[in-house]
Amino acid sequence: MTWTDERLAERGSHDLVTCYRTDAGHLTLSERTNLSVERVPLREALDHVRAGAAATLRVRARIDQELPALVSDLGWLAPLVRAGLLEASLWVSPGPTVSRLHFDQPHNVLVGLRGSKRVVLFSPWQTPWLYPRSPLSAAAQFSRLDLSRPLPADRSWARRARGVECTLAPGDALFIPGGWWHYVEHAEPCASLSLRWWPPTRAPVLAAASLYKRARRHSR
Ligand SMILES: O=C(O)CCC(=O)C(=O)O
Repeated sequence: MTWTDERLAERGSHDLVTCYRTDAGHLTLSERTNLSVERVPLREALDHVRAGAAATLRVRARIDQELPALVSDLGWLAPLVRAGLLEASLWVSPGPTVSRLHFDQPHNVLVGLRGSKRVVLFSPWQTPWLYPRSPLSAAAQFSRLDLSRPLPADRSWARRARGVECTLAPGDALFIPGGWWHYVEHAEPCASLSLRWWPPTRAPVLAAASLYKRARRHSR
């Protein structure tokens, strides 16, 4: 699979893809609305990402929903994606970029396509030291820690957290179990593929989370 910018643009140039707004490389986060999202044609988004440090968007495109022409490039995974058993997303980011410390409920295999990323993982047992937000916050999966900066005095408990660190290079695949905290940073432009799936044991969490999100949306 060779997803150069040219091939991506050729196969899905006018498709609208989800992009996260960034501020100095950090995803813009709000307690009330979670991440700040907009949908931009793929070609425009890729041109924007080439602006490097000046870029204010990063692409997180759902391949099955937003770039269907690319599904067949996934080979033996394609039928699983088409059947909705696997969620495939393409991430394209300028450098330098930071993905704040957060966890997701599904399991995830993150595959490096271009550029290298530093990834730090913490198991759910480390949660007490990671300054989690209220479970009722729209940004509940994000920690209140900013690992890209020196720890301020009022976050000193974080020194007790024990994590695992690695570098994800092109061709590497990293398994991030559901519920594990992860922080990602890279100095250079990067592209990666995330493949997520819901283990059956987490289905009740998924149902509760989507009901809660729907209720919140209606109450606004
Ligand atoms: O690659 C990144 O910067 C973020 C990936 C990530 O957080 C995820 O796949 O959940």
